[in-house]
Amino acid sequence: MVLVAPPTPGRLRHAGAVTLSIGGAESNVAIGLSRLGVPAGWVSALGEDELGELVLHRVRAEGVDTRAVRRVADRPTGLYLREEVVGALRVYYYRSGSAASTLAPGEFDAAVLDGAEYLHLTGITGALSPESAEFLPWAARTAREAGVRVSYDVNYRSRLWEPAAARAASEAMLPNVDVLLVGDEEARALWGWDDHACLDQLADSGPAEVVLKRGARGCVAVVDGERLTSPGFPVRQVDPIGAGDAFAAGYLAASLDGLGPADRLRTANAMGAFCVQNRGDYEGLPNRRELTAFLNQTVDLGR
Ligand code: KDG
Repeated sequence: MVLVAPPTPGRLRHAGAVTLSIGGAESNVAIGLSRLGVPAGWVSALGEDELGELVLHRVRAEGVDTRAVRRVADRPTGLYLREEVVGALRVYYYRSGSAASTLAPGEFDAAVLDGAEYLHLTGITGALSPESAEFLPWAARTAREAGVRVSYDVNYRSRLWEPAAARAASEAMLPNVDVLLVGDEEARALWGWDDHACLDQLADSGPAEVVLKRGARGCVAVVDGERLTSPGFPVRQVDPIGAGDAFAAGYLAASLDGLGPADRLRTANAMGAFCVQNRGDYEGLPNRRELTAFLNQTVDLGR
């Protein structure tokens, strides 16, 4: 999607200027991976409009493979606006009937997954339209049949759908998910359990790796039956949006590096910490050198 935001806090109605950027959980993850040198592709649909060009240019500029992005002549590219009023962030979506809401089973050829280790999906897609709700389980099954592991981030967005619908859609995905990522707040909104009950229940539903993201507090996880806790990194938060996607990119990159569960979680927390220190959904994500320096707590004099 295109993201429209004023450069300073305040009500949108009084904004004298806005900036155009992009957002979108899946493209954020792809960009996060690409910045770390992990080859990543993005499957989506964009309008044949100027906003579609903007999204395509920015995602491509990050080195993400966009060959599987479909352009749709009669649908607009999705849009979202954000404002910060008395310290609280609010987003407004303009994505009903968007090009991305036409994602449906059969969207991509299994050949798109050739050489892939993971297909990363998020629950947001399921909220866009009935056909995009069907896309998610189809995509997960297609990946599994091709021997590709599936990671799934619940990513509940209360402005798009009701908790009961989001919960049912997520639960239907679980048998075909290898890595499940869920935020503590959304877990409580959907399942109402405490963190530990939530982890156990979700881990019993299929995924071998279940990670509960707890923001600045880090994360807890059950990985192949082992329970782990990983603390967050103390940083000054400027903008929380995109942190979960950064976390997902870190977790997947570390898995692909062959790191063990504790290091995967630590890397994921570090990526989240990078993200929240900058404005924008993905702009602050690090390259490999920056991430390594942060993980090693090496001081970079910057000049
Ligand atoms: O996780 C960050 C995303 O929420 C943001 O980039 C936009 O995909 C988005 C959404 O639907 O909120």
